[in-house]
Amino acid sequence: MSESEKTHSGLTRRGFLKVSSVAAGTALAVGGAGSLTAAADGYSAGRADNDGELIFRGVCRPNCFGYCHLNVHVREGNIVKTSRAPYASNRAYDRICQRGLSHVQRIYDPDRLRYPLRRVEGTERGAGQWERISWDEAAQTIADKINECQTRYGKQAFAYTAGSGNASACHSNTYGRLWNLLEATNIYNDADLASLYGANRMCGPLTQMWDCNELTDMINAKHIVLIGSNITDAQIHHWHFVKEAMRNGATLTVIDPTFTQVASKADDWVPIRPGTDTALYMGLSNIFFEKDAVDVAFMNERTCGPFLVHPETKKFVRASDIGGEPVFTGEINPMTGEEIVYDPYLVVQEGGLVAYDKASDPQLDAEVEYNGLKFRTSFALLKDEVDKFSPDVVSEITDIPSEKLYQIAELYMDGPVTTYVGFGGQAYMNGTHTTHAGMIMSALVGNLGKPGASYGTLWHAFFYGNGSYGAPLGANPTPQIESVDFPNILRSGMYRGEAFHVKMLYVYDANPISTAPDTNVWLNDILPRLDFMVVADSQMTDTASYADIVLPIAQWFEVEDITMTGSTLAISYNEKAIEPPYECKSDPDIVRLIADKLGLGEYFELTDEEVLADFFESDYCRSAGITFDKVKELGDMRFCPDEPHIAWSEENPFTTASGRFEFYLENPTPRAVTTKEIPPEMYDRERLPHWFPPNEAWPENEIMQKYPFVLMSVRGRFRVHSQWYNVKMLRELDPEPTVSINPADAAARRIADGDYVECFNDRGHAVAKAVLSEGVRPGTLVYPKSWQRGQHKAGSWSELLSMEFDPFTVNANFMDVACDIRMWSEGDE
Ligand SMILES: Nc1nc2c(c(=O)[nH]1)N[C@H]1C(S)=C(S)[C@@H](COP(=O)(O)OP(=O)(O)OC[C@H]3O[C@@H](n4cnc5c(=O)[nH]c(N)nc54)[C@H](O)[C@@H]3O)O[C@H]1N2
Ligand SMILES: Nc1nc2c(c(=O)[nH]1)N[C@H]1C(S)=C(S)[C@@H](COP(=O)(O)OP(=O)(O)OC[C@H]3O[C@@H](n4cnc5c(=O)[nH]c(N)nc54)[C@H](O)[C@@H]3O)O[C@H]1N2
Ligand code: SF4
Ligand SMILES: [Mo]
Repeated sequence: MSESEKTHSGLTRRGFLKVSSVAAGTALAVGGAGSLTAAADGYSAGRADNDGELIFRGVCRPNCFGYCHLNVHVREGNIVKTSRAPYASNRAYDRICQRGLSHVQRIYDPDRLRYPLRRVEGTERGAGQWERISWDEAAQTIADKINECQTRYGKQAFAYTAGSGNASACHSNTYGRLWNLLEATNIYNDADLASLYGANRMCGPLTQMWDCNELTDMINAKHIVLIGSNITDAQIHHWHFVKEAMRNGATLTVIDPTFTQVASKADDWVPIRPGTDTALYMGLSNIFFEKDAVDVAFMNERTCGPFLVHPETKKFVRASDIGGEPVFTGEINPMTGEEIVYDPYLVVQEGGLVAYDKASDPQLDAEVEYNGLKFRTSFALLKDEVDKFSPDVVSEITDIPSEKLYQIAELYMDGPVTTYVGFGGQAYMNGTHTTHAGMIMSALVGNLGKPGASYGTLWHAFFYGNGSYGAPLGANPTPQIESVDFPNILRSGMYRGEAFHVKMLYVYDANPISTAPDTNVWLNDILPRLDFMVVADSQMTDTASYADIVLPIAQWFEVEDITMTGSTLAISYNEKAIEPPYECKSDPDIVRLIADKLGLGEYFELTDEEVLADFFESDYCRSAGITFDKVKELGDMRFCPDEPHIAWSEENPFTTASGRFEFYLENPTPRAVTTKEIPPEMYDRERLPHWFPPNEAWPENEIMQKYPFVLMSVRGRFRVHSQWYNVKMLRELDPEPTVSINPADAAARRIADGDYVECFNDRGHAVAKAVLSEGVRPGTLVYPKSWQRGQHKAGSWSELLSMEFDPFTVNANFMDVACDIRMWSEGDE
């Protein structure tokens, strides 16, 4: 490809105009392109077509799962506009939203960080006193601090944490390489994990982060159920798939405590009590049993349903349990290196025990006696659990009338049904069980593994590149500790029975002081225990403002990279459109500088291009014909072989030992090791789904006597987490933090629409403007998440959230929060 083709992305001005006018129709109405372009320097409206304008291919990548392709319009070295660009692999993924349209104001934000900054000596962290330093001094100081803390306290004492900022091949692997060489500790961001862990532990290792049918398959659904998902705000780029399916005749049911915007577009909105999705799923399953609607063939052939469970070991009964000899198959498990033996699971057929792969007609709901032991099928054990959740019991827990439960069950018995699941229900202490129960509910009536039949949120990562650059010392020499357990480890100075200190933290792609639970623990417990904190970001975020050194990064369109995640099942090429402004530097260049000062420069001699080329040196890429050159030329390449991707179809089997959906867990394994002891009975709790009350958000919990509201967040329509927080045109539409309250609750507290109110609990408080809304469930409060602290009149939302976690799941429970609300006036503290 010639240099000019490369930079112009092959788009003619006329082609571009056509594309952008379609884009304007699909994005939310946020003002015309004129107001956007006017924001950038060096552009004046009415110039001749294409006069000096270069168009580069950008990939928007804030982790909204969209990874939209954008045309990045450049005039005289300035980005003047962003507009929608096509996906080469599938035009269904062409889209842009109000954030994508407003990049210019984010890039040229007058408050964008310009130079490396150091906290002025003698001033408090967070006091806002900074001095400009050179890159050389910044890198030298950071290297010295790393050396100092590792020499004194051990390698693990230097830690890093990353979040939603930018998952790209060169970016992430270059950081990974340095962390790997330093054997640094990873403070792992514990968001969204109840869903991912809940699904993967039943579906098998090495499955995608969250696998389900591709969005383009939604058109095949007869019914769509959106649960715990605020799709018109949180996945606006997926909304058109729902709309198209509806036009094709699909019904839409929204199950959410709040009457969300998408609920207003649905055929039916089912309000549910927060933290009770598991009970709902168990209740629907109960009705399937009552109606004899179970898809016996699916349960028999694709799930562990007919497998017998040993009453003592709690594992599946295998031939060796009744005296059979395991036979070596001649194969070795590539993951574990163990010999693979043939020791088949046993099922019941005509009252006798038969190897599962020899049984033509196994009994699903069965029990047999053997040597005085009672073997029961995992299906029978599941049924016992489900039996406890009659529609009446479930109605009591979920606050959904029984008749409504029957109506929802009717939808599922009239499939195919796509259950599009957001992250609302899983963000409670009982969250893993929502996914556990939900997938089982879908499976029971065969709503998995077929066109139109799906459960989950599509969230794939490209795991198939060559990762060796990012791990020169081999996989994981570095310890991982969980962010919700971080304060416990810091306080005790112990981890896994050994002394373990963390003294220095490098933060990139993340803003935990704004987005992680319990800000006051961060401010008063975590930060004071750290000798040094470095933050690499483009803005003075909440987290950056508490750093000792702040590094100004190059933003997405100022670097060349390949993005690797999202819901479009493609890897995408992001061209470098402009040079980083001011003294901003790309993260890989920052790493190179620091590595140099650490004497590790020899490990970082590859250029960005070479790092990217190396990424494609994998067997998968070779066999799939995915090359760096092709991705560059096309803009993107699909990495998923089937299209539309149907999760758990016969071609995409479960990766469990049996190749089946193992809804009964033989070996429940905690997601992560933490400082918390796991009581033995918890292992049994995890084998099958159970509903148990959330940590706080349950009316009978003592804390709710003191703090009677459940505080739930939604995704801000104008931000992704805290990103875009300072974009002028978006702030015009959404100027300040708000909290929605039911008018009856407001009246009881004499709160009027527009009043400033304080939400508070023992952990902290946040002040926001009250919005009275009949759409908010009485007893709940709803706020758009992730403003920066300074944007609140006082406090901030994350102050109210708890770091308490379930020791099995180890997830941050963003919705499991009790609080109260009262009037607030200026001058109150
Ligand atoms: N604009 C924007 N988009 C984003 C993001 C962003 O910050 N901004 N973040 C991205 C990320 S990282 C993620 S993980 C996704 C999250 O995507 P979603 O989970 O769809 O986003 P939320 O807005 O948190 O929506 C959660 C919904 O769950 C509801 N809910 C709360 N509790 C319960 C419950 O117990 N049961 C049920 N059924 N519903 C409940 C809430 O009312 C809310 O409507 O969004 C991604 N997209
Ligand atoms: N109340 C409440 N809080 C929540 C949630 C909730 O539901 N409710 N949801 C949680 C969820 S699901 C998630 S995923 C987390 C997300 O939590 P975070 O990942 O902390 O959220 P972001 O605000 O997106 O922070 C990303 C930061 O990276 C920076 N960044 C962007 N690109 C780059 C880059 O190329 N290099 C560097 N160095 N930095 C870059 C951005 O400017 C931004 O400051 O929030 C969680 N917080
Ligand atoms: S913020 Fe998300 S939906 Fe909007 S343009 Fe960027 S990637 Fe697309
Ligand atoms: Mo997330």
